[in-house]
Amino acid sequence: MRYQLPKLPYGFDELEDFIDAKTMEIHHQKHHQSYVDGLNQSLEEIAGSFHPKYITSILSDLKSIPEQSRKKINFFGGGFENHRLFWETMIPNGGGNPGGNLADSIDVYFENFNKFKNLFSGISNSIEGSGWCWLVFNPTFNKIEIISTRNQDSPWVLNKIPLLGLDLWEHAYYLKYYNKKEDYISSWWNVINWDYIENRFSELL
Ligand code: MN3
Repeated sequence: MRYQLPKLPYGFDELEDFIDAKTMEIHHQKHHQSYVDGLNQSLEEIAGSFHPKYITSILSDLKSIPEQSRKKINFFGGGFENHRLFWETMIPNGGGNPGGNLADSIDVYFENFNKFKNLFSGISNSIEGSGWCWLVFNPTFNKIEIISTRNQDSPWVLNKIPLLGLDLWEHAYYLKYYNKKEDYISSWWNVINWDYIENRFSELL
């Protein structure tokens, strides 16, 4: 299969006040596109344009990829899938609190939503260089966790299923927030699509 740039579920300017239109446009049209192109090119190099598995299955089993291509597939495949999820987990007029099973699980593992939010924000802010902060489901221990990854490393590589991810590359916020990463992080909570994330979580249970 050839991967294509996923459509944004909203307009570039619809997250304005929290994420500016220009950042959204460049992030989606240029950065995400470059991961799509890099992924297609890397897959072509190893098996023509056809690969029978979806990228999350490939990332979960990187050893099945010829060694010389592993790093590239990890980077571009992670970049492709991380951003695909990132767009889906945001929505205009989002924010608030999660409900349902996810809210219950957050209470179990983080005591309450505010503690979860503070912990997630703190870890996000402490990432040095480029990376992501994640809420993941760990199927081995059947629990949710917060983790961070470097560059475009995906939780799938660690056999963890990402529910929510925050892009902490400078390209995600620099035009509006400059060096104020903390302000970007606190704004982002206002555009989270908790219904989408809750559904994603409930399907795993
Ligand atoms: Mn990005």
